[in-house]
Amino acid sequence: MDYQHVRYEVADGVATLTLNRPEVLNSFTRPMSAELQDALRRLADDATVRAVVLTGAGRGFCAGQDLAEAVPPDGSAPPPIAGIVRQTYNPVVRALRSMEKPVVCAVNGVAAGAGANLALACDIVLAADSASFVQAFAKIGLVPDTGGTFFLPRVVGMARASALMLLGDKLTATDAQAMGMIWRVVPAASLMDEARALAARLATQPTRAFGLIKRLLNASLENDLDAQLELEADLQAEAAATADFREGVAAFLGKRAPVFLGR
Ligand code: T3D
Repeated sequence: MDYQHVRYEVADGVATLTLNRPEVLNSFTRPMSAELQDALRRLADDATVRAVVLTGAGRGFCAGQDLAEAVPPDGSAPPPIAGIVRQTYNPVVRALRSMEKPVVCAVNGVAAGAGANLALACDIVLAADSASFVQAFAKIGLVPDTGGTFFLPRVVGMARASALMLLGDKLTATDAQAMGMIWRVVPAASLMDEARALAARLATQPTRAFGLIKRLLNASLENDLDAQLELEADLQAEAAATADFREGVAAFLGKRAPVFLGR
């Protein structure tokens, strides 16, 4: 598939995906989502890619659904929304969570609606100090989607999630960090350098173990303690069977730096 609305770059084991409709703050259309889904599938299958950066072109990260597409300006009937959500947003969230390699989200500007919740589905979120997060849905009479009602209460607690979703106020990146919604705020000018450095570091680490850690964290959102302990035992066996585990132990005992190959 050729990409028009997403930039796809790979270098040194790190893929950078850039949402690329800057004139409308990278708001989502169905074609952009189809490209993003295709790109995420490619990355999941490409063993040479060991970390991913997701960001936006221009001054915004992603302003959620393109509202011109959602409600056709010619007054014609909008397409059935449930199907759009299932085809446009749900597969992207599932692809991010099931991808067995780390995804760093570099939030370069405003993240609104589905754009805010897209960031929540990534593994490590860095944000420019100029970035902001808006649960914009209720402001236009919609409910949050793209996994927001699943992730947000879990990361910031029910009280904050309720206020953010009901009020729809813009949250600065600094406040988002303070409430544990994102990993770190960095100066806007150094966001991409920081994100690429973080991804480059992750790309030299034991990728198989990272994939298993993601599986455990996904399961921890729903499992009880007994089920989680059992899963930890099972996945520890998988991790211990990797070449990277043997290398990690050999390097430790040999008092040298490990060289992990992601196998
Ligand atoms: O319907 C379904 O398919 C269901 C799925 C829903 C998922 C959702 O995401 S619903 C939520 C949709 N998003 C929004 O409601 C956010 C709308 N945008 C805003 O509230 C503001 O633009 C921002 C707070 C994000 C940023 O404000 P600001 O002042 O920095 O920028 P701006 O001037 O409003 O926007 C810049 C341009 O982008 C502007 O175009 P123009 O005037 O320069 O030609 C604006 O119209 C355009 N733009 C921004 N967001 C969207 C958009 N165009 C289409 N859709 C957008 N979501």
